[in-house]
Amino acid sequence: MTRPVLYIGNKNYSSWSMRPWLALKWGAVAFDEKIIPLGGEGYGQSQIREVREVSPSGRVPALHLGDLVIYESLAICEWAAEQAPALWPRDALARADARAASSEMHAGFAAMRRDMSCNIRRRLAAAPDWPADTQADLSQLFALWARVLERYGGPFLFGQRSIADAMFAPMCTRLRTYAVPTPEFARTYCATIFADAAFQEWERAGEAEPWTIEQSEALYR
Ligand SMILES: N[C@@H](CCC(=O)N[C@@H](CS)C(=O)NCC(=O)O)C(=O)O
Repeated sequence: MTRPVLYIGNKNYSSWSMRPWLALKWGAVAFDEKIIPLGGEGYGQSQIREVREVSPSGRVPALHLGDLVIYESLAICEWAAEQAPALWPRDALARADARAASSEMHAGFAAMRRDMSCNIRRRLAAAPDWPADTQADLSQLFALWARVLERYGGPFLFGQRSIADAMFAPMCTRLRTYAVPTPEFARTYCATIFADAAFQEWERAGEAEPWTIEQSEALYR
């Protein structure tokens, strides 16, 4: 097999890119990465020319495996887990539960994603006033984390580090960026993510990036 190539967006902003990148790193799957700076013409409409050239959805991440392109972050994570099965919990029921949580992240939390655009290096002094649907997403997030941390004993969501943590890692950075009042158990969980070596590698690269996306910076300016 030719070496996989993962096309990603700016590390500071592209939460969907972070997820499979972490899964591949955690699974010790060798790959090359290519960053396509997002923003500018076509952004937000899946019409950035450089992205369309490498991804049929016009969005990143996209993993090139020879002549096949796997797009959609969760599908790339699933491929990573086929190379490194420990990326999902060993127990079948826990694995199903972790898949449910990962799918919920992939399909849900739309209000949080709308109002708390990923911006890893940014820190707001105080949390803005969010509408009810964003508050509801936050309550849902904390309820989900509380349930699985209690059931599987932590320190990761399903005990050992798994794809579910890769899926939720950008939610930890959002809580930090937007100064969200966060219960102790969730702060402890996020500290576990922030201490992870692969996460730190991504974060450092994001902090050093020269590009900005105006749309994201304009939020709560
Ligand atoms: N459902 C997709 C979402 C991917 C996505 O929205 N990626 C953003 C960057 S984080 C993108 O490529 N945006 C380009 C655009 O909006 O034109 C996934 O899970 O991979």
